[in-house]
Amino acid sequence: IPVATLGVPRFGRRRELKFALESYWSGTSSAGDLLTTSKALRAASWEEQRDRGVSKIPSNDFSLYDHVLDTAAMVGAVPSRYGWNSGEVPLDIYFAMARGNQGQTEDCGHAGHQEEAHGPGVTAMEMTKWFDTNYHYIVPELDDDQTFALSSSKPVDYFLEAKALGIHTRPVILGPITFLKLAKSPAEGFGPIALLPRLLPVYEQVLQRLKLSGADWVQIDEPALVLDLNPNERAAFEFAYGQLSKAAPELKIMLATYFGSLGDNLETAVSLPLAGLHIDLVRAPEQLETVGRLAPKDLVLSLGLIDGRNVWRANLPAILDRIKPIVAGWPLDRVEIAPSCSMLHVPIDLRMETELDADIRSWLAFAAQKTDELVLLARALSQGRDAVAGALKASAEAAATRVTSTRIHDPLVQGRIASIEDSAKRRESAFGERSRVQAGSLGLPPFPTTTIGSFPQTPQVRKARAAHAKGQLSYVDYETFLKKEIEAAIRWQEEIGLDVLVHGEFERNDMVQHFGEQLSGFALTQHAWVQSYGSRYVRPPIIFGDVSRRNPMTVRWWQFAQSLTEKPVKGMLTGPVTILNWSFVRDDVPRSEACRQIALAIRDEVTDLERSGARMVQIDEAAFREGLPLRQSDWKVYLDWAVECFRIASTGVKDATQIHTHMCYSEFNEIIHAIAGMDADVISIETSRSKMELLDAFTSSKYPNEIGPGVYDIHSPRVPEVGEISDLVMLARERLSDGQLWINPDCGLKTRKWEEVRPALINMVAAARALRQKVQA
Ligand code: THG
Ligand code: ZN
Repeated sequence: IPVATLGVPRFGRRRELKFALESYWSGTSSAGDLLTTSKALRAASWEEQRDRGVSKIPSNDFSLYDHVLDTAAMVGAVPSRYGWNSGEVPLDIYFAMARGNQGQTEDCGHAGHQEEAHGPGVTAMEMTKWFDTNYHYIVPELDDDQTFALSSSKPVDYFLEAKALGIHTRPVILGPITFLKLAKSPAEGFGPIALLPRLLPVYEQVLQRLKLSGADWVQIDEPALVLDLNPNERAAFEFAYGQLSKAAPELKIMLATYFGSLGDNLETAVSLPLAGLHIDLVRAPEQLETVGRLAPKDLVLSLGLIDGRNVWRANLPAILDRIKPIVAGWPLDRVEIAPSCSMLHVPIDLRMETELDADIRSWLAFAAQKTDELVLLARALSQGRDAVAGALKASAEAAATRVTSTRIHDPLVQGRIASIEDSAKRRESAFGERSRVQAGSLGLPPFPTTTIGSFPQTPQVRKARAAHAKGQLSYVDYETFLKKEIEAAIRWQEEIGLDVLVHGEFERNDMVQHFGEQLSGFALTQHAWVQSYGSRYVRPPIIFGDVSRRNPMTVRWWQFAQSLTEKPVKGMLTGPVTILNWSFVRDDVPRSEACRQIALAIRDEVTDLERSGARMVQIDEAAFREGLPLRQSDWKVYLDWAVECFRIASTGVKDATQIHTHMCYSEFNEIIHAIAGMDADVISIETSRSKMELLDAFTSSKYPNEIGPGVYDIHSPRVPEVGEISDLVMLARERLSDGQLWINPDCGLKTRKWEEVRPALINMVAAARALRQKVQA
């Protein structure tokens, strides 16, 4: 029984690709060096998979930056501003598409979009989340007169590269419908799907060349098949695969669907003229039965049994029991064993986590361990369970200890969850009353000014944190250093006349990691990186058990900052939904349950901040919208519990305490009722790049609470002038009442330099003052 991995992490266990890319971009090393490093990484990965017993080893899952960008390059979808005409897309144009050509790009650390190049440079293409993962892809830009031409031989090159090593691979390409569906088109009212007939000939050529190079199978990824599709899009699948199956008849197509259930697209999927179909049986185990019933018996079924999205070790005997009925009725020579999706989304190898607690380690599996699990499942099916009895027993035992472990199950937490009363999910009074109380006690001027929370993480800040982490800087010295930074930040904010101050978050790196480190039920890793975008990775904390707060997490830093000034300093927290969405979440309780536990821990912190004297607490929900399910029919359930969790976290305070939240660039229209339901007193959002158009959702829904629409774009190093800021504020005033309006930047400032931040905030305060004078006159 063949074993497939569908795709594996690309960057190397020591992040070799990151360093090779960044060294190339900085001009320190050559393109040749980069290609040598990446070739070695591919070889090592293929050989490792072969040695572990994988039979369907993928090629072309590797990418220097992003596989969607690779596909755009493959079909010659290069926007005209990059000055490319024909031929193989060169490396520097490829990277210009990803990053612009104005040097190093930065990210706000929240939503994952990049700095725009200004001046003579060329801007990067947009970036957005890949389905409901935390991976970000480059959004293809297509025009209504778009033409396509085969412009990259990468799928063929990598196939031949592996072949030269004696490894026969199954190339992976992103399917044409998913590619078009993820693309955006600048032409109004024009759907990229209409370009399918023009796109298909390029795909046909790719398949023909793969066949000529000796490939017998190709994996075509079409995760779009788990989305809501209209009849036109379903017909596009029939048209596309009708054509592609004829393009290279001897090349067998394994169509890979993942990230959920085929649902109402199932009949379309099983009717396509394909040799194989991969289905996600982790997210949607129930579809095994229907696919088994409806699919033609000569179809090869690839069973996505091991979770490609999460870090948990599988219970192998339980999986074997579950698939018994289907494999009994399906010819065994038409079954493949696979992860639910590409393993791009899990860390590389658990063996690198030498510091992890032994119990927790025994419950985990990263890409390497998951590969072994796939091989074990295949052997159990083909040779019988006795052939792998020891391994199956160990797997079941690890699963059994998770069910009972006191490390995971905390009766105190469960008791608290069970007894949350409705009164703990709402403020004492409605917003109108709170706003009166707060206006009286806070004494803020009209159009109050503030920032989102973080100030520049200078090289000194990073160095001090790294030295402290390595034990080279004592805690006392580190603390003294941080206090100096905070004090300087507070003094400076007072000096320029901001109304609501922040401590600057110099003690934090990744905000989710920062809270994960301090909460029970979370484990942190050393090397468990997953790609976020390009050369940037994150190490999501692992939520393994019931969550609770051991001690106050932020109170001391807030207290120190507040002790330096009469002006209000905001307490700064990350919200439960964002912590959840940016972590690996336990799979033994529903996400909503894990989120409620985090919400209670944050609630404790909020009330401790209030008790210590905080008049304002900000609870950021940068990833609130990111958690929206792929299918619209699942949105309500998610939004209901996500809002509930924010409310659990935020409503433990008196009316006089002002709750703030912040969300990064979001399409608010679809979720505006949920945002209103969160009932934060003040929400700051990113609006400058849309020229305040994102506020329309707040206007048309008559959103009642206060809003700080970002008045300048922090993703750019350019310092905004007072007039520009005033113009944007005027646009905001057309949409909101003056009493609602706060004045703040778009997002946190941690990726910026002080040289940019200082003049920008001085201009922002000047714009607010000018406005106050104008309104009072
Ligand atoms: N934290 C976590 N997940 C996230 C974000 C986050 N997912 C979405 C979004 N933000 C992704 N954005 C980024 C921005 C910057 C970086 C990674 C993801 C980044 N990473 C450093 C790198 O790869 O060099 C490593 C940072 C580190 O040392 O931890 O720059 O904010 N959890
Ligand atoms: Zn933001």
